[in-house]
Amino acid sequence: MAPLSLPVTPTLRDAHSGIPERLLHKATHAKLLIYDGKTVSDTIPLQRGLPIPQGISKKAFLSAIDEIRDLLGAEHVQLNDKEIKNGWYMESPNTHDMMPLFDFEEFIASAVVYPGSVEDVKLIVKWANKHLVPLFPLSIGRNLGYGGSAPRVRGSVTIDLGRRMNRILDINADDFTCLVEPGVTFYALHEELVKRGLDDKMWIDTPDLGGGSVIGNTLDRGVGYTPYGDHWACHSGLEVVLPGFGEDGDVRVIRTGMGALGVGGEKTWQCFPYGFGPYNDGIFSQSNLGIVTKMGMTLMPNPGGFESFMYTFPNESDLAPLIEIIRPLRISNILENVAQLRHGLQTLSVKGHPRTKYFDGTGPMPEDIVRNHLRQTATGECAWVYYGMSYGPAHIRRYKLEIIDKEFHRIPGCKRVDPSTLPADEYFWSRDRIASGTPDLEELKWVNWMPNGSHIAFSPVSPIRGKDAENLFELARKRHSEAGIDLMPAFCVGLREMHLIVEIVFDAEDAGMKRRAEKCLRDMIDDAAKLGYGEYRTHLALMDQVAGTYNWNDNALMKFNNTLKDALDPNGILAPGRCGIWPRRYRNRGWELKGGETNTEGDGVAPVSGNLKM
Ligand code: EUG
Repeated sequence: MAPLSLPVTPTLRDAHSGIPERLLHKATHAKLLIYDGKTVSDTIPLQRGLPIPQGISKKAFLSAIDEIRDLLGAEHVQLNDKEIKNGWYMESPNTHDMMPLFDFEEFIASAVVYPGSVEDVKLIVKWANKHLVPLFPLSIGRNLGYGGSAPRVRGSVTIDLGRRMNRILDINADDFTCLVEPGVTFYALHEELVKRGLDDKMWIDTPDLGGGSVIGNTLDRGVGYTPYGDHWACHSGLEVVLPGFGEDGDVRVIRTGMGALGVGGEKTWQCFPYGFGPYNDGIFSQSNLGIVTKMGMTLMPNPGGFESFMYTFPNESDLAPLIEIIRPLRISNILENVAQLRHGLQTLSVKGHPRTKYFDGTGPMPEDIVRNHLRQTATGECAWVYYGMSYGPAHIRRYKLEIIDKEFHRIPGCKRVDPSTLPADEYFWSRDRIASGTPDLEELKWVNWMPNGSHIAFSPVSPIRGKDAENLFELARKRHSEAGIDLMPAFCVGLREMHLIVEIVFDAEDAGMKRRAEKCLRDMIDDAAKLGYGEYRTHLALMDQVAGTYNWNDNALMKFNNTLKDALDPNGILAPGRCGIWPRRYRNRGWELKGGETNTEGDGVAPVSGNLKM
């Protein structure tokens, strides 16, 4: 399907969402591999026409669109009424999920608006309250594996915050902090440190792929791989536009933490996250209670040296004893970063070739075939690979690395792979860059495992215990076998917990495989819940199910979230259904997705009653 030459990937010079020049060659290559695996055109005409949200007539909607065009400027409003365009990671759409479990026209926006300022965001929120139009804010829209840029409610108006609000407002080289707008990506922030000559002094913490928004990823509680890997824990200060009308008929903007001070708040806004009184930031993370327009983030001082290491372990059954070894080392900070313990199959798939290169049968790829192919790679034959980094000057690193080496070798057959034997294009060096604050693009390559490669993650959290790792690995193995899907687990070890990330890679054009993938995901969520594991984050289609597992004490937490939702967003206009939180007007109308549906909508929305005044 790939044409001989593809359009050049936009760089950061061309677009806020672009690739750094230094990675352009990788983008060109990655794009070629992805387009090679596409069997259908990127352009899909809309069969069902303009997706009007429920609760508003077409006439009223179009007249509301005219009004927002007048308010923002017609060039900042885009109606989604003709066709959608898919793309790839670096040129991703902002109107729908390009890795859909359902038909493309289910999780889809009716229009996209592009605010240029906080004032514009306020105008949009007022407009939405007046016309009762659901909004879905996004920063960059690269939440791939969890729904991408798609709204949960069909026909929502997407607020693309990033296109025009993408300034790095401050980099404070004395305090090691920064203040950013939604459209700042990890790539852009890193390039700015380089441009200012600060990259040797301070590091950012980046996820596996650097194209996401720093704000978007942090609000979704994403993870990176330096010692600052818990992004939410490292932020300090939010500016938030609230969805509801206050008594005075105005949309409110708040600054949290020290930013709330009437005078001089910016002095300590990025240094001390809490301020005075209740700490509110949490209700704006994985939520639908506000639109974050600014966020402070801490930067990590260069530790004075770093050194990646990689160990392989021969047997799948090594998992439990290895995790037991990892826990005390991680908690005591001998293992210093959010490292990854990956299954061997992912080491194979990240080379970027389709699965058919290795195996053309059906069902999960047999283990001996995986092992045979791994034997021919620099990693060698193994079941698990641990990628970690040690920080600080050489003598400090040596102390820690010797302990790690001794402990890991308690697993029979453990091998340390000497980095000096690894070629420059080996995946190891990508982990090395990421764990030292330089964003990369390598991780994308395993999407090529399937044609029209798409992915959705199952992401349960557990203690760092052998038994828990084994439980989760076993349930994932069982459900993948039933579904006939390859299992590619990676454990990301935090300080006292680990996130297991199982990315299901599927062919977006294979309806049968999509149903099997959905069933596999839903079964894993249920199985995990029965054993006491919950997901840290999930795809739009799975949010109701995951929210339903956090049901302690007669769903007390959801009742509390609903109370907040009704108080702060009485008209229910902001991201209805996000993380399973439905506004009052949508409740008990069948909007929740339980599995097996082909339609993502419920039966209408309630009118705004007298006490839901504007
Ligand atoms: C990854 C990690 C995640 C996540 C999705 C993907 C990496 C895959 C730690 O969180 O949510 C290799």
